[in-house]
Amino acid sequence: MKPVSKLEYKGRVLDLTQPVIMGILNVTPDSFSDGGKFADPARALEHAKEMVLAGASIIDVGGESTRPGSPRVSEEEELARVLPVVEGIAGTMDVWISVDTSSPRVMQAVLDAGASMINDIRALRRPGAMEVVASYGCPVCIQHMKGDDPATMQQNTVYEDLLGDISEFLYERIHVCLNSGIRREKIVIDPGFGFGKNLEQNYRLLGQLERLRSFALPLLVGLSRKSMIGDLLKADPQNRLAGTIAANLFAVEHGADILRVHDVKEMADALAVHLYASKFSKQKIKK
Ligand code: YH5
Repeated sequence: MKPVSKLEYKGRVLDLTQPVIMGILNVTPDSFSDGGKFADPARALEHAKEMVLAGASIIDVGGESTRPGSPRVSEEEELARVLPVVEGIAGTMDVWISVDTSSPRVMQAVLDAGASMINDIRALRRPGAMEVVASYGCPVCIQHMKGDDPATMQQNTVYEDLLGDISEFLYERIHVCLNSGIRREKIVIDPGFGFGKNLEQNYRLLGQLERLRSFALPLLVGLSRKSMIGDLLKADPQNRLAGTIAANLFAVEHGADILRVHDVKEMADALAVHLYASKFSKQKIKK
């Protein structure tokens, strides 16, 4: 099968022949690692602009906290957080807007407001989500999570075969997508670092990331400031940048196409150096 190396939606093209950066824009009052700094729409827009100038090709807007124990937000609340920010970005910036949501209602509203992609940590498992994405024909990122609830996903991290189980899950979700009328060219996959995986499993997954290249679909990784970095380094979320960059460059070397990060400027600089050196390397990986 021909590898998918670009995404397209409504005449907008995202070239993936080289890895790109997705900047995280949390619009939750209680985010893990940036403390809800961007819950106010005006500040969120400022931050989005900053990330675009720093080299983000995609802005990922999220209004639902996935922190274990954080209160579940209603669809109304999530929409009220996310929609003004999506409208603001769409009206002022030339950038891909992705929205981190599992709610079909939120998906529909943000796509009407100018979003170009849906990023669903639950891989379109909520009733109605698959249908919304299929009817809009937009790109979608489907992510692996063990179980279906971030609140309980760390309670059972037993796998028969880590990479095999993750691949099997993604394979099944891809097929449900295809059978629902979502085109293969619109699907991005993500193994879901930290989603129902312990420290060793997260590093095993990173070490064997290359196995996911056999799907021949764009591969997104979310490693930024995660516990797998903090626990290894014994560092709180504000002190995980060097570890985050190392993990992401390792991922790029093993097939990642989209890097979901908080610190766009630092990641973009590291990536530029990595990619330039790679041009001169004989062991360049074939795409
Ligand atoms: C992801 O991997 N992750 S939200 C805990 C942290 C830091 C960051 C303890 N949405 C992903 O970013 N979407 C999230 O420190 C995602 N892939 C995709 N596609 C969790 C998060 C985080 C959690």
